[in-house]
Amino acid sequence: MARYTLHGYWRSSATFRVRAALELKGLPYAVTPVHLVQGGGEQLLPGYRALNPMAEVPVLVVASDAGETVLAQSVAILEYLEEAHPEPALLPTDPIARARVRQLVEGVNSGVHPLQNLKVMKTLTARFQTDQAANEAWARDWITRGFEGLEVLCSRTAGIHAFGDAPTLADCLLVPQVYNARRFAVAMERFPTLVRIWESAMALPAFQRAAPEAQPDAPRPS
Ligand SMILES: N[C@@H](CCC(=O)N[C@@H](CS)C(=O)NCC(=O)O)C(=O)O
Repeated sequence: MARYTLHGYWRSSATFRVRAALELKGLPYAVTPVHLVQGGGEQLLPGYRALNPMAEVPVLVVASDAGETVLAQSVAILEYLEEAHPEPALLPTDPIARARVRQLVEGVNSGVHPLQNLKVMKTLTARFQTDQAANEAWARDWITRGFEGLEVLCSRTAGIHAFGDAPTLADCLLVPQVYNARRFAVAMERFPTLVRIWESAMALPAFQRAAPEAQPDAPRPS
């Protein structure tokens, strides 16, 4: 079986997505922390860029007797894990149902997350001299706008989890995005379905193990 090493950062929501899928599938993995802030960000160092020229986490290194393969882009990694380890399934079998799960995945992956990424905030500050409060308001606005649509979509698909009663890739994307929303003080009472999806997921040991605060590189409470 392949051996996995996940390069990521404890508070990175894109890394949280991959941890959630690895944990839900019961796959062992080693962790190599990449500090996104310290010293300007380890993701920007030449050594890390050699691993991922996009200078982002996560990266999953897949090692087997045939050698090592480096995978980046969390959704591509999730799709790989689903194909390589089909059980427990994180996509339904029906083609329309699969597309609807992927619709939620992309709603977060391309519709919300890129607008509130660290590099966007750093660029706002560098170009327009915004302060931390302004950057957080920016993140809050874009997450709120995305959640207005995702709340409606999820209210049509959710059971216990985002799509029906079993966790899917949609939960692997939505739950980390709700984590970010809480971090940026989004008014979550406007999004009761998303809150319920978060609570259902965080009741599962897999999501608890994948949570940012449970990671070896998370700051320890003093
Ligand atoms: N589309 C990418 C996004 C990855 C991404 O943006 N990761 C963030 C952390 S959540 C990052 O590494 N940011 C580094 C930066 O902004 O400099 C994926 O899904 O893997």
